[in-house]
Amino acid sequence: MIERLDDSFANVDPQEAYRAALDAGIVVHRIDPLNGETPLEALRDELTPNARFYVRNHFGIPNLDASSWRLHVGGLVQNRLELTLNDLQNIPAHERVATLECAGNGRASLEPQVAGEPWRFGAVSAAQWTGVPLVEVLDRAGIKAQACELVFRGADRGQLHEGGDTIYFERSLSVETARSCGALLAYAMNGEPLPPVHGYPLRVVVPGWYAMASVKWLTEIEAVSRPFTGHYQSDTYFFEAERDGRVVREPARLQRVRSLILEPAPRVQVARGELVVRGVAWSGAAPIVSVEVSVSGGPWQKARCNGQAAPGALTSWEAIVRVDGSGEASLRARATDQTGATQPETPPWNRLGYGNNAVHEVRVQAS
Ligand SMILES: Nc1nc2c(c(=O)[nH]1)N[C@H]1C(S)=C(S)[C@@H](COP(=O)(O)O)O[C@H]1N2
Ligand SMILES: [Mo]
Repeated sequence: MIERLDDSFANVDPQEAYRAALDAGIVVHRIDPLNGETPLEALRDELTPNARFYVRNHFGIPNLDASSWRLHVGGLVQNRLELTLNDLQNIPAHERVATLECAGNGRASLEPQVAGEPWRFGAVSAAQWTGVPLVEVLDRAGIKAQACELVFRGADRGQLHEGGDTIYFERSLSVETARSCGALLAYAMNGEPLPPVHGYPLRVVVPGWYAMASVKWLTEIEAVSRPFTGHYQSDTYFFEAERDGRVVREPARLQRVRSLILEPAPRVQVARGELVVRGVAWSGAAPIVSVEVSVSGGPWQKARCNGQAAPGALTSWEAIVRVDGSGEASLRARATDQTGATQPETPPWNRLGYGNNAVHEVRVQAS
């Protein structure tokens, strides 16, 4: 591990961050560390406003000073790098839209219930990110052939239990994935500097992946010769299943295909007859090819998808359906991506509660 030069920063005041999140309409699950979801109506736009972008933190929010902050690139490299924000901003900038989704999004609807942040459906948001392609920095450093993974280390740290060791939020990617996944070292989000809560001054953005890969407050990239086994790599973020009496683990990687109904909102009164249903869909694996809507268990009807959505963005869709009869009606939406993957009817249960991409249902009252 590279020696830490400056660990002396303070954290953002948790109460202040909490109040700002509340004011913006974030549905807060936990104040410190701050965790909260996007109000679903904020997903109607292709890009989620920064103040309403969901927040997932494991520790306090580092209040980093860009003038003393550095990105260290080391380990199995030809040239160790120590880059300032200015150095990074002097490299030609790239922009791309990417949707971030927490692997635990939808956990709250798993039965039986599982431990972990009780995300409903709003642990997902999309932004346009500006920064330097990760490959550009890897090429400057010259990753040695013996390196198998790159470890991305954030400045945020703390103990898992009282009196335990201090650990950092760290995740790895294989060198191959890091080169091919289109990752950005992002310093801007929707045209503004990253807000402190989203990783100021620099974060990785790994498009299409569940967002634990998109390490915030990035301070180090280390090329290592063995698979990384840090806490957030080995003890969490995998799908656990039992096969032939054996427990098998599959790391969470690409976001599963999913759609959400944004309109009408749950439990609202709607008039019988024609009803406009709107929502968004996304998949980390491939573009969305169709979204279908079903009313009260009836046949699946094709929605109209916005084919213009930027790659990586939320695809908005709209369907005009009929709601006949009065009383409760159920609206369900299901997306399919270009790989043919679609959404299961029932939530795919796993011990840590990841990847719940079950068909989304909204119940309304027709009269
Ligand atoms: N340094 C650091 N990076 C992090 C995390 C963290 O706690 N610390 N949380 C991860 C997880 S689990 C998610 S879902 C996303 C959330 O990003 P956001 O808060 O910008 O929405 O950041 C990821 N990167
Ligand atoms: Mo997450």
